[in-house]
Amino acid sequence: MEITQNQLEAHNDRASKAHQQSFNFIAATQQRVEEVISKLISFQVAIPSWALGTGGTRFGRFSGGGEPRSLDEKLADIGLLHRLNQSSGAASLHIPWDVPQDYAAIRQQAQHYNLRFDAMNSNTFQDQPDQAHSYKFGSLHHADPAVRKQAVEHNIEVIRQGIELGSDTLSIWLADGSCFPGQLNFRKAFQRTLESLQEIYAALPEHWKVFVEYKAFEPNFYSTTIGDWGQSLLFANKLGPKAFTLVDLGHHLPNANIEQIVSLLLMEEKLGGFHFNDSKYGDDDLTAGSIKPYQLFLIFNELVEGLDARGLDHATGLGWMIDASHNVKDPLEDLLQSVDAIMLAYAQALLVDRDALTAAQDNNDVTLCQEILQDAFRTDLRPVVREARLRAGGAANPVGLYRELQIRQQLISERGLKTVATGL
Ligand code: LRH
Ligand code: MN
Ligand code: MN
Repeated sequence: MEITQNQLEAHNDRASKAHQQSFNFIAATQQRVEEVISKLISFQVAIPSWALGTGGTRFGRFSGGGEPRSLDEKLADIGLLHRLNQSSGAASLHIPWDVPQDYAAIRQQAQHYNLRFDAMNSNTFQDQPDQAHSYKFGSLHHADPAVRKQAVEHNIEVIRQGIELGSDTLSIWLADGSCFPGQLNFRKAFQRTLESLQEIYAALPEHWKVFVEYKAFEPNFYSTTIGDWGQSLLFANKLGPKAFTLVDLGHHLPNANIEQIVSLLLMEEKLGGFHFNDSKYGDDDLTAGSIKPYQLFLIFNELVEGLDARGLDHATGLGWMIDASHNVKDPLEDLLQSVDAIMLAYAQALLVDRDALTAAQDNNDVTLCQEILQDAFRTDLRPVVREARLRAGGAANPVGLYRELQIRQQLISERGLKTVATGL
């Protein structure tokens, strides 16, 4: 199923009058609208292949139907998202949930949808049917060198597949940790992980990067071997210049100041990328911006400030990815909402009057600092995000058009009602 140009234009024509009115107002009242639009157009957020199917919890899973059953269908779904919003021009694969086989055909398909391959994710947190050793007690930190070797080789295989697809990043998240005090020698677990990571690092091609993702808890509930940004940063520093920390917004202890973490990692030139999502309690993997939109804005505020301070291009300076999964929403609608929330937070951060904020900070004018930030956050920039999307060739209202065209119903008739997408 593909959206035709006529369908897109008819939808945009219907939205045009209302859009022009709201856009003209904001364009007349804000000076930097054109600059914001051009930055928004270049900014792309990678879609994780595992978020395209309905997620589940350990209590159950309710299939939404029409879910992608193969990598081909996953790319087709990301193609649909990108067609609608023109901001989802990349796919992030998870191996072996995704099974790339005919690389030339996959690359061609991605090209057809105008997609690139972003970070490749390895998986040593589940046992696969054919594997010799179990990851029950960890992978890269395991006490048994044979288990570590198997996990290292898997990561090297993921790099190899990524090279075939034109990716340039390996993203590693480990479930390694312990469930009870005394189970693990922390120092030895760290050192074994470092040695394993060093072997993987040595297999990275020249222009490649490795992202080390941290997470405070789950599936282990007493300790996690890469549990926070400090531990990840230690690994990244010890590994070398191709290693970076990856921040997944759901992986912190409650109330962590993520924007401060982001600012310092960026300062240290060790912030590699993001997994955007939102959470109320833990690693909830909810739609970005659905619970704490102000936090998302504050994170983007630090990103814009830090990227500009280092002279980095916003679109290419870091790896931007979503990591979400949903059990009650249509996953494609959910992803459209996440991308939209990310674009809005980015636009708001671009609008912050940075010179005025710096002056207010230097004068310790706390009230004014807050006024400046909240003024940007409370400005309705939805018409600007919409204008950027329209100029890039997307839909005025991506979720609206998705529903008008009954895309889910069409996917169900193509793929069936009882589908199980590979993934969590
Ligand atoms: C772990 C995680 C990690 C995995 C993904 C499926 O919670 O965030 O990024 O690869 O979920
Ligand atoms: Mn993640
Ligand atoms: Mn997670």
